[in-house]
Amino acid sequence: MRILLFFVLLQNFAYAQQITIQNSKNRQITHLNGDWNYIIDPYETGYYSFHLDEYDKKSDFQMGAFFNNYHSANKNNLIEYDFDKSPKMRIPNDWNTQDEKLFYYEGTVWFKKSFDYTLAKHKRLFLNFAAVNYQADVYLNGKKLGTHVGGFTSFCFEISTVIKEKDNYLVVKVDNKRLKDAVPTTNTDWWNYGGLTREVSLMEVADAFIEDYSIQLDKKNNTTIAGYIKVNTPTTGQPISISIPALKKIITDTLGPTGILNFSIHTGMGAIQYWSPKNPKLYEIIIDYNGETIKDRIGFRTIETNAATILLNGAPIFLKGISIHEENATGGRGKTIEDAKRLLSWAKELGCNYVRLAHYPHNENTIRLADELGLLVWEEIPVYWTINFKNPATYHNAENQLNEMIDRDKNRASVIIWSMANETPLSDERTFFIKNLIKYTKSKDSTRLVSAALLTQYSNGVNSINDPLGEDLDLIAFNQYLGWYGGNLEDAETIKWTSKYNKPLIVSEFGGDAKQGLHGDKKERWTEEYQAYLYIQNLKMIDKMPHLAGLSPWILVDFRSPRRLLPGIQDGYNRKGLISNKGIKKKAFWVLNKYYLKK
Ligand code: GCB
Repeated sequence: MRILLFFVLLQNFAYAQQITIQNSKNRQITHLNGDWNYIIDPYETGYYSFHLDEYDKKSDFQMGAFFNNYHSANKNNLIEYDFDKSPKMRIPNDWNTQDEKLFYYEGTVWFKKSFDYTLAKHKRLFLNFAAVNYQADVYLNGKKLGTHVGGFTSFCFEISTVIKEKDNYLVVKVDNKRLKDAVPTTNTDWWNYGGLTREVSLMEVADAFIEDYSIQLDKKNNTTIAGYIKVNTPTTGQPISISIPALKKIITDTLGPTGILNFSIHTGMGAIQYWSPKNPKLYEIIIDYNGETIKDRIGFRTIETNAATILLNGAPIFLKGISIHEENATGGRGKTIEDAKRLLSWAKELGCNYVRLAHYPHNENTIRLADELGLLVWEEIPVYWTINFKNPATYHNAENQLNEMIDRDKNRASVIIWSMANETPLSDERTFFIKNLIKYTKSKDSTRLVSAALLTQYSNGVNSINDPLGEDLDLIAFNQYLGWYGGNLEDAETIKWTSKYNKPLIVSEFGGDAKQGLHGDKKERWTEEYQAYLYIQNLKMIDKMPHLAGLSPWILVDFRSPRRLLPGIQDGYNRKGLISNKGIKKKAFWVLNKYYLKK
């Protein structure tokens, strides 16, 4: 144990330089979206100097390497690449659906973007990536800025001293190779979309600037809004203010040497309209510091549990949900606000008040839209199936992704659940690993519920939920596939369920595949009728479960998965969607819709 902790601390150190800048979308931003040159490099030739014959990361700055500035390279040397003549790809985007050669590709692609930028005096500049799958090594003007690991969270590097007025040469090596010790591991059930999958931007800030803030309803007093504002490189005594115009509140203070302002805003009884799916009220928040004004839209609500009930703003709520993968209309990684609207509007049409965003942090667009639409959100990190629970570096990687997810979305009222994992087989190492993640999450954010999608145990005709993680989780969630991976749909009403924990229970997955347009008997697999019948029977069973507090069937839309090989039916898609990948609703959509309308 001690050795594990030692490694964790050591690793933490290696990751510590990066910061998360809160609300990066609403700052002074210059997008670097658009055309980027790219070179596909399965042999990692970009790391070689042509006169080095050994892979050696220390040779990063040797002549001939892709990340060197071509224009300044010694023209007498042999150079066997040319970024300027290489093809271009629109960024943000996954590479798999942009170039046929890259559809199944897993490995390294180098990206290059040239740009000019004039940085005003006394200003600082950050280069921000909203997500790169999976590992990014970033170079600007021949200097390595750093490395980021994890495909679904944002990160940035300060480039104030590296930026030039003209002809900046930005190179990003992106590698999406699946690795046994990574998070996720080699085995998943979704497409491993590689590339600069979310926006890339430059963010200009003042020399001292607002780095982070948390603004929420006080857990213990629902007429008080409380939190902190953290300034990067503060000047002691400088004024800072936070205001909520609709509540006619403003707090003005001066900063101490820590650069952190803790505040409480007291409102009168009945002054705050609490955020909820029925009334997703968001308040404009304005923070002023050192000549900068930051605006955000934040909702105020409480979320807690009482025995087996979930309470939103003190009142019981049943989570009518659906699971969602982040894919767009043509089968690539979703990235635009339109992609987010397409998915969340379908969830609303289905009658949902809740979405499970599986199995990794989705785009910030999606979470912000959920805030606007009044959809409660489950967010998850890709601790999925059989990641290497024994490796301290894997733990650290998972914790880092968790940290970045919470940092980005901690001000979103829609997010009520942080999920630690999905379907992780029982073992001591796994339980230790996930219990540590839970502890970490609670120390970072005590205002939300913590859960994980568990597996169930079956013996003597009874399904039970007795996973030891249940002791530490606020919500017990589990996946089960009656009528698809096992069990008989006819038995649905007689199957017994027990839970060891007097806590709310969520069925985080159930479902079965149907090829949209394929019709037949309700007992014929792959037909829409079979899927509809599976929903009818599963819903009957679920309704009888003790402590039931919600569900998020699998899944809203068919999604690409390399594991799904059945010709003519799956063709590379998991067909458990209630909607086909072409956007056509299947019969089961209406079964669930009817159930939610009645609930
Ligand atoms: C599961 C997984 C999900 C899969 C699904 C399936 O239990 O959590 O990622 O896609 O089953 O379709 O098998």
